[in-house]
Amino acid sequence: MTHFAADLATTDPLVAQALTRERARQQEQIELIASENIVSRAVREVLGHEITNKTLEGYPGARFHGGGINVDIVETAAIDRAKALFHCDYANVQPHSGSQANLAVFFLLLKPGDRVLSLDLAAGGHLSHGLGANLSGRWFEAHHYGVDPRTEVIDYDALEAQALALRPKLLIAGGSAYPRRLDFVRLGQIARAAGAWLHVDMAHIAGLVAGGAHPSPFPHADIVTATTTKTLRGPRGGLILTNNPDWMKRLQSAVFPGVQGSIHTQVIAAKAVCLAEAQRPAFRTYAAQVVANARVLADTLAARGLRIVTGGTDSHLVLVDVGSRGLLGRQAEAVLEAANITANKNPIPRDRPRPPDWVGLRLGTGAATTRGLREAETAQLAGLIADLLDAEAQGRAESTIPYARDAVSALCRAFSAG
Ligand code: DSN
Repeated sequence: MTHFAADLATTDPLVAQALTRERARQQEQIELIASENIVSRAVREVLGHEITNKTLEGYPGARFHGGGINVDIVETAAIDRAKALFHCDYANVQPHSGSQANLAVFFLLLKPGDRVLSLDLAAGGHLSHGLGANLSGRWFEAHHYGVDPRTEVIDYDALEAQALALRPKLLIAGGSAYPRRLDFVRLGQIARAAGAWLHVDMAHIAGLVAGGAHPSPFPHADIVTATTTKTLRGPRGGLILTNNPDWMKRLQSAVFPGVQGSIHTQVIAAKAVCLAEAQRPAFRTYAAQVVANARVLADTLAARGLRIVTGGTDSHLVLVDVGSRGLLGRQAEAVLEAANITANKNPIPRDRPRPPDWVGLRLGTGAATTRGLREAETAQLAGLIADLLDAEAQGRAESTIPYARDAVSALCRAFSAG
Protein backbone atom coordinates (compact mmCIF):
# COMPACT_ATOMS: atom_id res chain seq x y z
CA MET A 1 0.00 0.00 0.00
CA THR A 2 2.82 2.36 0.93
CA HIS A 3 4.20 2.01 -2.56
CA PHE A 4 1.10 3.66 -4.05
CA ALA A 5 -0.10 5.88 -1.22
CA ALA A 6 2.95 7.47 0.37
CA ASP A 7 3.98 10.85 -0.99
CA LEU A 8 7.51 11.87 -1.88
CA ALA A 9 8.06 13.95 1.23
CA THR A 10 7.43 10.84 3.35
CA THR A 11 9.35 8.32 1.29
CA ASP A 12 12.29 10.43 0.19
CA PRO A 13 12.74 13.67 2.11
CA LEU A 14 16.12 14.36 0.49
CA VAL A 15 14.69 14.44 -3.03
CA ALA A 16 11.46 16.11 -1.89
CA GLN A 17 13.35 18.94 -0.22
CA ALA A 18 15.62 19.44 -3.23
CA LEU A 19 12.55 19.66 -5.48
CA THR A 20 10.88 22.14 -3.17
CA ARG A 21 14.02 24.27 -3.16
CA GLU A 22 14.27 23.97 -6.95
CA ARG A 23 10.70 25.24 -7.34
CA ALA A 24 11.57 28.21 -5.12
CA ARG A 25 14.82 28.81 -7.04
CA GLN A 26 12.94 28.96 -10.31
CA GLN A 27 10.48 31.47 -8.82
CA GLU A 28 13.19 33.61 -7.26
CA GLN A 29 15.73 33.67 -10.10
CA ILE A 30 15.38 35.19 -13.55
CA GLU A 31 16.39 32.45 -15.97
CA LEU A 32 18.52 33.66 -18.86
CA ILE A 33 20.16 30.37 -19.87
CA ALA A 34 19.39 30.25 -23.58
CA SER A 35 18.54 26.55 -23.64
CA GLU A 36 15.92 26.80 -20.90
CA ASN A 37 12.27 27.67 -20.75
CA ILE A 38 9.26 27.20 -18.48
CA VAL A 39 6.81 24.52 -19.58
CA SER A 40 3.07 24.80 -19.18
CA ARG A 41 1.12 23.13 -16.43
CA ALA A 42 -0.30 20.77 -19.08
CA VAL A 43 3.19 19.64 -20.11
CA ARG A 44 4.20 19.07 -16.46
CA GLU A 45 0.99 17.12 -15.85
CA VAL A 46 1.84 14.74 -18.69
CA LEU A 47 5.44 14.29 -17.49
CA GLY A 48 4.19 13.05 -14.11
CA HIS A 49 1.53 10.76 -15.58
CA GLU A 50 1.28 6.98 -15.20
CA ILE A 51 1.96 6.69 -18.92
CA THR A 52 5.60 6.66 -17.78
CA ASN A 53 5.01 3.05 -16.67
CA LYS A 54 4.52 1.84 -20.23
CA THR A 55 7.38 0.11 -22.03
CA LEU A 56 7.26 0.10 -25.82
CA GLU A 57 9.67 -0.36 -28.66
CA GLY A 58 8.89 0.19 -32.31
CA TYR A 59 6.39 2.60 -33.82
CA PRO A 60 2.61 3.13 -33.59
CA GLY A 61 0.81 0.08 -34.94
CA ALA A 62 4.02 -1.99 -35.04
CA ARG A 63 5.24 -2.41 -31.47
CA PHE A 64 7.32 -5.09 -29.85
CA HIS A 65 5.16 -5.06 -26.70
CA GLY A 66 1.42 -5.23 -26.09
CA GLY A 67 -0.75 -2.63 -24.42
CA GLY A 68 0.37 0.30 -26.56
CA ILE A 69 -3.06 1.48 -27.70
CA ASN A 70 -3.03 4.79 -25.81
CA VAL A 71 0.62 5.54 -26.43
CA ASP A 72 -0.02 4.95 -30.13
CA ILE A 73 -2.66 7.69 -29.98
CA VAL A 74 -0.30 10.23 -28.41
CA GLU A 75 2.73 9.32 -30.51
CA THR A 76 0.65 9.58 -33.70
CA ALA A 77 -0.64 12.96 -32.51
CA ALA A 78 2.91 14.14 -31.79
CA ILE A 79 4.04 13.06 -35.27
CA ASP A 80 1.06 14.72 -36.99
CA ARG A 81 1.49 17.92 -34.97
CA ALA A 82 5.24 18.10 -35.66
CA LYS A 83 4.61 17.69 -39.41
CA ALA A 84 1.89 20.36 -39.41
CA LEU A 85 3.89 22.79 -37.29
CA PHE A 86 7.10 22.55 -39.30
CA HIS A 87 5.49 21.94 -42.70
CA CYS A 88 7.29 18.70 -43.49
CA ASP A 89 6.27 15.22 -44.58
CA TYR A 90 7.92 12.99 -41.97
CA ALA A 91 8.64 13.30 -38.27
CA ASN A 92 10.25 11.02 -35.73
CA VAL A 93 9.41 12.10 -32.18
CA GLN A 94 11.32 9.38 -30.30
CA PRO A 95 14.86 10.82 -29.83
CA HIS A 96 15.59 11.17 -26.13
CA SER A 97 17.54 14.38 -26.75
CA GLY A 98 18.95 16.61 -29.46
CA SER A 99 22.28 14.78 -29.36
CA GLN A 100 20.49 11.44 -29.78
CA ALA A 101 18.59 12.90 -32.74
CA ASN A 102 21.87 14.01 -34.31
CA LEU A 103 23.42 10.59 -33.69
CA ALA A 104 20.49 8.94 -35.46
CA VAL A 105 20.99 11.26 -38.45
CA PHE A 106 24.65 10.23 -38.61
CA PHE A 107 23.64 6.57 -38.34
CA LEU A 108 21.17 7.12 -41.21
CA LEU A 109 23.47 9.02 -43.57
CA LEU A 110 27.10 8.29 -42.70
CA LYS A 111 29.59 5.48 -42.39
CA PRO A 112 32.47 5.65 -39.90
CA GLY A 113 35.21 7.85 -41.35
CA ASP A 114 32.85 9.92 -43.51
CA ARG A 115 33.50 13.62 -43.67
CA VAL A 116 31.25 16.18 -41.99
CA LEU A 117 31.53 19.97 -41.97
CA SER A 118 29.96 21.86 -39.06
CA LEU A 119 30.11 25.19 -37.26
CA ASP A 120 33.06 25.50 -34.90
CA LEU A 121 32.10 25.19 -31.22
CA ALA A 122 33.56 28.60 -30.30
CA ALA A 123 31.66 30.14 -33.21
CA GLY A 124 28.40 28.79 -31.78
CA GLY A 125 28.32 25.13 -32.90
CA HIS A 126 27.44 22.09 -30.80
CA LEU A 127 29.56 19.33 -29.31
CA SER A 128 27.48 16.61 -31.00
CA HIS A 129 28.48 18.01 -34.43
CA GLY A 130 31.97 16.51 -34.43
CA LEU A 131 33.77 17.69 -31.30
CA GLY A 132 36.77 15.43 -30.64
CA ALA A 133 35.53 14.44 -27.19
CA ASN A 134 32.14 13.39 -28.61
CA LEU A 135 31.46 10.12 -30.46
CA SER A 136 30.67 12.22 -33.55
CA GLY A 137 34.23 13.55 -33.58
CA ARG A 138 35.78 10.12 -32.99
CA TRP A 139 33.85 8.15 -35.57
CA PHE A 140 33.62 10.71 -38.36
CA GLU A 141 36.15 12.98 -40.00
CA ALA A 142 34.90 16.29 -38.68
CA HIS A 143 35.90 19.65 -40.11
CA HIS A 144 34.60 22.98 -38.93
CA TYR A 145 33.75 26.32 -40.45
CA GLY A 146 34.06 29.53 -38.51
CA VAL A 147 32.75 33.05 -38.72
CA ASP A 148 34.16 36.17 -40.34
CA PRO A 149 36.71 37.43 -37.79
CA ARG A 150 35.52 41.01 -38.26
CA THR A 151 31.71 40.59 -38.20
CA GLU A 152 31.57 37.26 -36.28
CA VAL A 153 28.78 36.25 -38.69
CA ILE A 154 29.07 33.15 -40.89
CA ASP A 155 30.98 34.03 -44.05
CA TYR A 156 28.95 32.03 -46.57
CA ASP A 157 31.48 32.64 -49.38
CA ALA A 158 34.29 31.22 -47.24
CA LEU A 159 32.04 28.32 -46.20
CA GLU A 160 31.26 27.58 -49.83
CA ALA A 161 34.96 27.53 -50.76
CA GLN A 162 35.69 25.23 -47.80
CA ALA A 163 32.80 22.91 -48.65
CA LEU A 164 33.79 22.69 -52.31
CA ALA A 165 37.38 21.85 -51.32
CA LEU A 166 36.41 19.30 -48.65
CA ARG A 167 33.32 17.81 -50.30
CA PRO A 168 31.83 16.56 -47.00
CA LYS A 169 29.04 14.04 -47.02
CA LEU A 170 27.12 16.10 -44.47
CA LEU A 171 27.01 19.87 -43.99
CA ILE A 172 25.65 20.75 -40.56
CA ALA A 173 24.15 24.12 -39.71
CA GLY A 174 22.99 25.33 -36.32
CA GLY A 175 24.34 25.03 -32.83
CA SER A 176 23.94 26.42 -29.35
CA ALA A 177 25.41 29.92 -29.36
CA TYR A 178 25.02 31.49 -32.80
CA PRO A 179 22.83 34.59 -32.34
CA ARG A 180 22.20 35.48 -35.96
CA ARG A 181 19.67 34.37 -38.55
CA LEU A 182 20.80 31.34 -40.53
CA ASP A 183 20.59 31.69 -44.30
CA PHE A 184 19.03 28.35 -45.16
CA VAL A 185 18.68 29.23 -48.85
CA ARG A 186 22.42 29.79 -49.15
CA LEU A 187 23.27 26.78 -46.98
CA GLY A 188 21.14 24.58 -49.23
CA GLN A 189 22.88 25.92 -52.32
CA ILE A 190 26.31 25.30 -50.78
CA ALA A 191 25.40 21.76 -49.74
CA ARG A 192 24.11 20.89 -53.20
CA ALA A 193 27.16 22.42 -54.92
CA ALA A 194 29.46 20.40 -52.65
CA GLY A 195 27.48 17.17 -53.07
CA ALA A 196 26.58 17.13 -49.36
CA TRP A 197 23.34 16.57 -47.48
CA LEU A 198 22.26 19.61 -45.47
CA HIS A 199 21.45 18.80 -41.86
CA VAL A 200 20.02 21.71 -39.87
CA ASP A 201 20.12 21.33 -36.10
CA MET A 202 17.53 23.90 -35.06
CA ALA A 203 17.50 22.88 -31.39
CA HIS A 204 17.79 26.43 -30.10
CA ILE A 205 15.53 28.15 -32.61
CA ALA A 206 12.80 25.51 -33.09
CA GLY A 207 10.28 27.66 -31.21
CA LEU A 208 11.19 30.71 -33.25
CA VAL A 209 10.75 28.72 -36.47
CA ALA A 210 7.43 27.36 -35.18
CA GLY A 211 6.28 30.85 -34.25
CA GLY A 212 7.38 32.48 -37.50
CA ALA A 213 10.17 34.51 -35.86
CA HIS A 214 12.96 32.77 -37.80
CA PRO A 215 12.85 31.39 -41.37
CA SER A 216 12.17 27.68 -41.68
CA PRO A 217 14.97 25.31 -42.73
CA PHE A 218 12.45 23.61 -45.08
CA PRO A 219 12.54 23.15 -48.03
CA HIS A 220 16.30 23.86 -48.11
CA ALA A 221 17.46 21.28 -45.57
CA ASP A 222 17.52 17.55 -46.30
CA ILE A 223 17.07 16.66 -42.68
CA VAL A 224 16.34 18.71 -39.56
CA THR A 225 16.83 17.90 -35.90
CA ALA A 226 15.38 19.85 -33.01
CA THR A 227 14.78 19.71 -29.32
CA THR A 228 11.39 20.33 -27.80
CA THR A 229 13.11 21.80 -24.75
CA LYS A 230 14.27 25.29 -25.55
CA THR A 231 12.36 28.01 -27.42
CA LEU A 232 9.75 25.37 -28.30
CA ARG A 233 8.88 25.31 -24.57
CA GLY A 234 8.28 21.60 -24.18
CA PRO A 235 9.76 18.57 -22.43
CA ARG A 236 13.39 17.46 -22.66
CA GLY A 237 13.69 15.52 -25.90
CA GLY A 238 14.45 15.54 -29.60
CA LEU A 239 12.74 15.48 -32.99
CA ILE A 240 13.88 14.52 -36.48
CA LEU A 241 12.09 15.95 -39.52
CA THR A 242 12.51 15.37 -43.23
CA ASN A 243 10.72 15.52 -46.57
CA ASN A 244 12.68 12.67 -48.11
CA PRO A 245 10.33 9.68 -48.69
CA ASP A 246 13.27 7.35 -49.30
CA TRP A 247 14.62 7.95 -45.80
CA MET A 248 11.50 7.50 -43.72
CA LYS A 249 11.76 3.76 -43.09
CA ARG A 250 15.53 3.88 -42.64
CA LEU A 251 15.18 6.88 -40.34
CA GLN A 252 12.79 4.90 -38.14
CA SER A 253 15.36 2.12 -37.95
CA ALA A 254 18.19 4.58 -37.32
CA VAL A 255 16.41 5.83 -34.18
CA PHE A 256 15.15 2.40 -33.08
CA PRO A 257 16.98 0.05 -32.93
CA GLY A 258 19.87 2.09 -34.35
CA VAL A 259 20.72 4.33 -31.43
CA GLN A 260 17.90 3.86 -28.91
CA GLY A 261 15.79 1.19 -27.30
CA SER A 262 12.40 1.73 -25.70
CA ILE A 263 10.67 5.08 -25.90
CA HIS A 264 10.12 7.62 -23.13
CA THR A 265 6.36 7.41 -23.30
CA GLN A 266 5.64 10.30 -20.92
CA VAL A 267 8.00 12.59 -22.85
CA ILE A 268 6.43 11.71 -26.19
CA ALA A 269 3.01 12.55 -24.75
CA ALA A 270 4.39 15.86 -23.46
CA LYS A 271 5.91 16.54 -26.89
CA ALA A 272 2.43 16.12 -28.38
CA VAL A 273 1.08 18.70 -25.93
CA CYS A 274 3.82 21.28 -26.53
CA LEU A 275 3.56 20.87 -30.31
CA ALA A 276 -0.16 21.67 -30.10
CA GLU A 277 0.58 24.66 -27.87
CA ALA A 278 3.05 25.93 -30.48
CA GLN A 279 0.35 25.80 -33.17
CA ARG A 280 -1.79 28.37 -31.33
CA PRO A 281 -1.74 32.07 -32.33
CA ALA A 282 -0.48 33.02 -28.85
CA PHE A 283 2.74 31.15 -29.58
CA ARG A 284 3.46 33.40 -32.56
CA THR A 285 3.09 36.40 -30.26
CA TYR A 286 5.42 34.72 -27.77
CA ALA A 287 8.09 33.96 -30.39
CA ALA A 288 8.05 37.55 -31.67
CA GLN A 289 8.35 38.84 -28.10
CA VAL A 290 11.31 36.52 -27.40
CA VAL A 291 13.22 38.11 -30.29
CA ALA A 292 12.10 41.66 -29.40
CA ASN A 293 13.30 41.13 -25.83
CA ALA A 294 16.64 39.73 -27.00
CA ARG A 295 17.16 42.80 -29.19
CA VAL A 296 16.45 45.10 -26.25
CA LEU A 297 18.83 43.07 -24.09
CA ALA A 298 21.61 43.34 -26.68
CA ASP A 299 21.00 47.03 -27.39
CA THR A 300 20.86 48.01 -23.72
CA LEU A 301 24.05 46.12 -22.87
CA ALA A 302 25.79 47.60 -25.92
CA ALA A 303 24.69 51.11 -24.87
CA ARG A 304 26.39 50.42 -21.53
CA GLY A 305 29.63 49.70 -23.39
CA LEU A 306 29.61 45.92 -23.38
CA ARG A 307 30.70 44.30 -26.62
CA ILE A 308 28.00 42.09 -28.12
CA VAL A 309 29.32 39.29 -30.34
CA THR A 310 28.14 39.97 -33.94
CA GLY A 311 26.92 43.38 -32.73
CA GLY A 312 23.41 42.16 -31.91
CA THR A 313 20.95 39.33 -32.35
CA ASP A 314 18.21 38.01 -34.62
CA SER A 315 17.11 35.29 -32.21
CA HIS A 316 16.52 34.59 -28.53
CA LEU A 317 20.24 34.58 -27.83
CA VAL A 318 22.72 37.31 -26.92
CA LEU A 319 26.41 36.55 -26.62
CA VAL A 320 28.31 39.12 -24.57
CA ASP A 321 32.08 39.48 -24.69
CA VAL A 322 32.67 40.23 -21.02
CA GLY A 323 36.36 40.40 -21.82
CA SER A 324 35.38 43.88 -22.99
CA ARG A 325 34.99 44.62 -19.23
CA GLY A 326 38.15 42.74 -18.30
CA LEU A 327 36.09 39.81 -16.96
CA LEU A 328 36.00 36.08 -17.58
CA GLY A 329 32.72 34.37 -18.39
CA ARG A 330 32.78 32.45 -15.11
CA GLN A 331 33.14 35.69 -13.10
CA ALA A 332 30.19 37.20 -14.96
CA GLU A 333 28.12 34.04 -14.40
CA ALA A 334 28.94 34.08 -10.67
CA VAL A 335 28.14 37.73 -10.02
CA LEU A 336 24.83 37.44 -11.88
CA GLU A 337 23.91 34.33 -9.92
CA ALA A 338 24.66 36.15 -6.67
CA ALA A 339 21.91 38.57 -7.70
CA ASN A 340 19.55 35.74 -8.75
CA ILE A 341 20.09 36.06 -12.50
CA THR A 342 21.03 32.73 -14.10
CA ALA A 343 23.21 32.60 -17.21
CA ASN A 344 26.24 30.68 -18.43
CA LYS A 345 29.82 31.25 -19.48
CA ASN A 346 30.39 30.44 -23.12
CA PRO A 347 33.16 30.56 -25.68
CA ILE A 348 33.05 33.34 -28.23
CA PRO A 349 34.67 33.14 -31.68
CA ARG A 350 38.42 32.54 -31.38
CA ASP A 351 38.12 32.17 -27.60
CA ARG A 352 40.53 30.07 -25.57
CA PRO A 353 39.71 26.35 -25.39
CA ARG A 354 39.44 25.91 -21.61
CA PRO A 355 36.01 26.76 -20.12
CA PRO A 356 37.55 28.60 -17.12
CA ASP A 357 39.28 30.97 -19.57
CA TRP A 358 36.25 31.72 -21.78
CA VAL A 359 35.29 35.39 -22.00
CA GLY A 360 31.74 34.91 -23.29
CA LEU A 361 28.48 35.17 -21.37
CA ARG A 362 25.46 33.63 -23.11
CA LEU A 363 22.03 35.07 -22.39
CA GLY A 364 18.66 33.96 -23.76
CA THR A 365 15.17 35.41 -23.42
CA GLY A 366 12.98 32.29 -23.85
CA ALA A 367 12.16 31.66 -20.17
CA ALA A 368 11.94 35.31 -19.06
CA THR A 369 9.53 36.03 -21.93
CA THR A 370 7.36 33.10 -20.83
CA ARG A 371 7.18 34.77 -17.40
CA GLY A 372 5.76 37.83 -19.14
CA LEU A 373 8.72 40.20 -19.31
CA ARG A 374 8.47 42.61 -22.21
CA GLU A 375 10.78 45.30 -23.56
CA ALA A 376 10.61 47.65 -20.55
CA GLU A 377 11.38 44.96 -17.99
CA THR A 378 14.06 43.43 -20.21
CA ALA A 379 15.76 46.83 -20.47
CA GLN A 380 15.61 47.11 -16.69
CA LEU A 381 17.12 43.63 -16.35
CA ALA A 382 19.86 44.49 -18.84
CA GLY A 383 20.65 47.59 -16.78
CA LEU A 384 21.03 45.42 -13.67
CA ILE A 385 23.31 43.03 -15.57
CA ALA A 386 25.49 45.92 -16.73
CA ASP A 387 25.59 47.33 -13.18
CA LEU A 388 26.70 43.96 -11.82
CA LEU A 389 29.37 43.44 -14.47
CA ASP A 390 30.69 46.98 -13.97
CA ALA A 391 30.79 46.46 -10.23
CA GLU A 392 32.55 43.10 -10.55
CA ALA A 393 35.12 44.61 -12.91
CA GLN A 394 35.77 47.42 -10.42
CA GLY A 395 36.00 45.10 -7.40
CA ARG A 396 32.86 46.49 -5.70
CA ALA A 397 30.37 43.74 -6.48
CA GLU A 398 29.53 43.15 -2.80
CA SER A 399 27.95 46.58 -2.52
CA THR A 400 25.97 46.25 -5.78
CA ILE A 401 24.63 42.71 -5.41
CA PRO A 402 22.03 43.50 -2.67
CA TYR A 403 20.39 46.29 -4.67
CA ALA A 404 20.36 44.15 -7.85
CA ARG A 405 18.96 41.15 -5.95
CA ASP A 406 16.14 43.31 -4.56
CA ALA A 407 15.30 44.57 -8.05
CA VAL A 408 15.31 40.99 -9.41
CA SER A 409 13.05 39.89 -6.53
CA ALA A 410 10.56 42.63 -7.41
CA LEU A 411 10.56 41.48 -11.05
CA CYS A 412 10.09 37.86 -9.98
CA ARG A 413 7.17 38.78 -7.74
CA ALA A 414 5.55 40.74 -10.56
CA PHE A 415 6.10 37.99 -13.15
CA SER A 416 5.45 34.50 -11.75
CA ALA A 417 7.30 31.47 -13.10
CA GLY A 418 4.16 29.33 -12.82
N1 DSN B 1 23.46 22.51 -25.81
C1 DSN B 1 23.20 22.92 -24.47
C2 DSN B 1 22.88 24.38 -24.40
O1 DSN B 1 22.72 25.00 -25.43
O2 DSN B 1 22.83 24.93 -23.30
C3 DSN B 1 22.07 22.15 -23.85
O3 DSN B 1 20.95 22.13 -24.64
